[in-house]
Amino acid sequence: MTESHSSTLIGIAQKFDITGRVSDVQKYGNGHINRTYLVTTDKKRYILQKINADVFPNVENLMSNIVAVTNHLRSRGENTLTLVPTVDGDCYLRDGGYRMYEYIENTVALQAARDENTLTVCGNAFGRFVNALSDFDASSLHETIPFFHDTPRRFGAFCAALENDKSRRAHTCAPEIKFINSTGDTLDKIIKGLADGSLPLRVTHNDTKLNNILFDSVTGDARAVIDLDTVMSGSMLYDFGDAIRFAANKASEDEKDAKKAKLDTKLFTAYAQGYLNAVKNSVTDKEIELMPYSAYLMTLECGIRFLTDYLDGDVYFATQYPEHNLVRCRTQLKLAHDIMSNASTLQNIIYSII
Ligand code: ADP
Ligand code: GN1
Ligand code: MG
Repeated sequence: MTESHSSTLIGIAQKFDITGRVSDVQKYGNGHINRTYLVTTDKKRYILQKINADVFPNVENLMSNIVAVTNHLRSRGENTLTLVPTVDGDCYLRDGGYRMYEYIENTVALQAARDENTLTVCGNAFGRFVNALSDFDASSLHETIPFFHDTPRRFGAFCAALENDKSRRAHTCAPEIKFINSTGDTLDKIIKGLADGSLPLRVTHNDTKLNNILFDSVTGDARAVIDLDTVMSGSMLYDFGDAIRFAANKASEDEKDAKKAKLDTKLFTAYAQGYLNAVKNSVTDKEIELMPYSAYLMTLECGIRFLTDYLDGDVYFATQYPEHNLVRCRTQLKLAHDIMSNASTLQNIIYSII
């Protein structure tokens, strides 16, 4: 970070109602969407985020969701993010679109599972999250990203990106395009289930990556579910499937050797145990039946989104090098294929837990 950028950020941090004098601002975390900074004062630490206005065009609505959701979670006795208001008493800084949270001390965001217990704790935390929001008035929530997990629509956006081939990259990803094109009729089970009422609509997190949980550095307990930008009405299967996609993969999302991407059935089992233990009183038979499918679908959807962004010229996800989105797409397609090949084993695991 340049000196002038750093002093601009210090100036921005001081527009919030913080304790102490800012001594340092550093880039922080591994999120793909917002720009996150750690702000240190002589008294406390804070998280400052520049909200990605391309991804979230209505920041006002987004922030009103976060205020309502964090208040609700707190009223249900759950630990959650604490927003720091601006010195003018607003919940975010309109000039530039920044918000601030108290830094949750003595916690760690994991980029990969440490062991099976990590996943049981993570599954339990996301399960408790959906429970705590079960009596939240969903109609008061704004849709921050419309059709976020509408996988057939994501496929449609991919087809359009391919047709436009804006960055002249389609010739570099023929096998991935072929694979995605072969999956077109496998994408609609959840969206159809929600539409015909056979799957319940709930308030869900929708971005259940392992690094969206803060774990206590000493005890390993879950201290908070974070990254609340996509809390919207949805299916709990989105949360289950997306968590498996990221945390129960033997390889990381950006592993360059896609062959290494493979479902770790022990980690799958551990996550499912934690999740089902939390939601056992409300989960329905159809949700249980579709849990392995949801892991396939959310993984494939993410692969489709990465390839769409690659074709569009890397306009959505933060990337570190030109093929980054293609590399990510490959791990997701390999993992989706692996999950589908093991569907009956995974089904047996789920039924043995329930
Ligand atoms: P993105 O939407 O870009 O993923 P996140 O809100 O998930 O942004 O934040 C990125 C990272 O910043 C998290 O993975 C975590 O490491 C860290 N983080 C965010 N909020 C806090 C907080 N309140 N306390 C401690 N760390 C945090
Ligand atoms: C983004 O914000 P982050 O890094 O937690 C994305 C998710 C993707 C994920 C892939 C708002 O999550 O949907 O699954 O990257 N978030 C948004 O790593 O698009
Ligand atoms: Mg995040």
